[in-house]
Amino acid sequence: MSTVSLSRLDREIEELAAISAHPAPAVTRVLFSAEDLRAREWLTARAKDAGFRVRKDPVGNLFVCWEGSEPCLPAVATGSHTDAIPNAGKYDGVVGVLGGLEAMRQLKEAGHVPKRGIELIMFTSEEPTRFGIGCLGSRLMAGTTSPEEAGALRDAEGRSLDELREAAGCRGNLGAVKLSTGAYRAFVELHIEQGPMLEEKQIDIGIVEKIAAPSAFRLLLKGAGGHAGAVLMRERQDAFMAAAEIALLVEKAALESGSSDTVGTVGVVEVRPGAINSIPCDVKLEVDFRDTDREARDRALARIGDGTHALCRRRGVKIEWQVLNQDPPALCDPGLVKMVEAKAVAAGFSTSRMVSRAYHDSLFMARVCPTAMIFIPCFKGYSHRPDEYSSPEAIAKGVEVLKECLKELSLQ
Ligand code: HGY
Ligand code: MN
Ligand code: MN
Ligand code: MN
Repeated sequence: MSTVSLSRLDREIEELAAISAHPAPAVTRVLFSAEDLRAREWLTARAKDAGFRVRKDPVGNLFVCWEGSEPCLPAVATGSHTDAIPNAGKYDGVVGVLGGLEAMRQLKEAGHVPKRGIELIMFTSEEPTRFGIGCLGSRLMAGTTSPEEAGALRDAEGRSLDELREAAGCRGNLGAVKLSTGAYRAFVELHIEQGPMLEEKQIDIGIVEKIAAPSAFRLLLKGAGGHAGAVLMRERQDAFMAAAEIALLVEKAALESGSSDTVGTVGVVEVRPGAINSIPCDVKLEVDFRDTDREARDRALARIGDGTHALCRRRGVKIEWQVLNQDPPALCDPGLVKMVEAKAVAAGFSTSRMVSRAYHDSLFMARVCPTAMIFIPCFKGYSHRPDEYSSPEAIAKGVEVLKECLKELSLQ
């Protein structure tokens, strides 16, 4: 990879990182926030500077298009996301978007003439921060989420997707987001591993064979509340103590699932009224629960469900269980996996096949076209933290492999 483009890409990662709701080194860019909109404008300008056409769909998925000599052929796509959860880093998703743009620019600058088009997709809302569900853009593209379900979503302030997307200039019927089968020849996503394996084993390129099955649910617990001094312990219906017991049950179910890939996280806890001398009467918990094995995950979820309802009965706490998502895992296309591996070996890079424990838009693109993921190492596997880091050299290797895959696929 030429040093010019390496520094260009590095500079752009820094420029995009500066578009954040929180000061460096943190990056926060929540769906349809001012920062998200500025990032979209910035990316559109970079793509147009490179001579590509840009379009967006009604939910704000952004498409950077390079038309092929045979435009009737389904394009080959790459892409990822630029939205970022609060207090995140500068590489999650961004490496796949800016690395994909860099791969396209390098092909163009080298005089490549694609037969089928090449498209870079910046997916709307890969992160669940705004509406509690991740991959909203790719779910709608894959038809996993219906326009009606998406239209019913509300954020913490009660704002709807329609209200926010229109304010962002994304108009049109959400039904138009859904891709027809065969819309793309292939989809290849470049992403940091968000785990420690590649760095620990000093491997340049991870080739993802399977993407874990994510699930998320929200629990609304209602207790009796009351005076912290006057209500005796045996008379309490304390919503927070029920929540605390549930959180430990989530951990226990993950640890005892029989699968080392089962992970459970209680990432959101809200307690009301939130006064030191008032027994919590309303608690909201949001739980993220995953495994690469769907059956192991769902067995553990059933255990959490049974245990939760039993302890809430015992404690006299009412519970409302809202499933946010419960998705199957995705398998990457074996032919594309072999291609990624062959390109990496041809470039002299070390490789390892692996699973992705994080979910990605690839999880849903795999439902509409052959899909593969290219992983690169990141510092100690850190991600969703300000000290997330991947070196320019590691990124360059990922871009090199992606570029060669896009080149070959665009000539098929
Ligand atoms: O949570 C995830 O796996 C992704 O990074 N949104
Ligand atoms: Mn993420
Ligand atoms: Mn990501
Ligand atoms: Mn992801």
